Amino acid sequence: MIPRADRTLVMGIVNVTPDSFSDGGSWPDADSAIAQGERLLAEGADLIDVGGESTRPGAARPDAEEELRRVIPVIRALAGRGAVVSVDTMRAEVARQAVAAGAGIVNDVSGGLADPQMFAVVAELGADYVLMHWRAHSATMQQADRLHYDDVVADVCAELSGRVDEALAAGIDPARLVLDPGFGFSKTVDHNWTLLRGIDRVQHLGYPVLVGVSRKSFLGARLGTGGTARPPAELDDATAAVSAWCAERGVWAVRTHTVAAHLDAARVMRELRRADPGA
Ligand code: PMM
Repeated sequence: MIPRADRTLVMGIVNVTPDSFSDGGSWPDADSAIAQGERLLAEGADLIDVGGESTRPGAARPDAEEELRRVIPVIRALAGRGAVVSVDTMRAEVARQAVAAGAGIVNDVSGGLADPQMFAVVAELGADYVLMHWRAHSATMQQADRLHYDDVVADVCAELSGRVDEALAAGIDPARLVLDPGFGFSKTVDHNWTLLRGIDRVQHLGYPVLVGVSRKSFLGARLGTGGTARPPAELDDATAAVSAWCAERGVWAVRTHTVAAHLDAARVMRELRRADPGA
């Protein structure tokens, strides 16, 4: 069942890729990726998300064999140490092998759209499933025709609802579903900020919500000075501010490259949301 706590959970990111948006190439092999996972766990991560395919705009896809080669040893090692692991994949076969290696959660940024087998396989495996809002693969997701919304929050909610209906029809247990509005995926800078402001409307769909904004360029676009965007490596404090916003609203989990500050944000918000014994 979906891990739960009395605060927002922190999902630490381990991208075993040469080309991810902000940490590509940092952990290119299994040993360095496992060590990074262990560092995030030592910082207090509740969950570890292991991915072998970069989803940065314009990225080319590895084949399934290469993706498996990247993620399976890392998942096996971290799950073997008792971590709750999610696999960040759009492929049903990778999901299947990742769950066999110890992953409990399938994090599918395509919401089942990239692989027609995904929903059926997740239902069969009985895994938890993160269903993200997605319109197209990275190569084309930021093209103008993918960026049209009449009302970004309403349209993302409607598109997510349509995918939820399909997921449930395929037999996925509703108690195992998490929704994610997909920050940075077929969205402009303004769309991303509007979605964050309206995150409670995504929560009103009735499922736990995961928010993944860590180091994303829409943050840097508003925090730069003199017309230059702030680079991803300098966005961890801004990401922690978003984690506080999410925790205050009772978001299920935040997906982040570092852990300690986000965990503290979640703990502070838990404290502030308590009934006040001093009042
Ligand atoms: N973003 C990225 C990759 N996987 N998964 C979920 N559920 N939500 C996200 O927002 C998300 C994701 C891309 O970011 P990265 O390259 O920094 O990992």
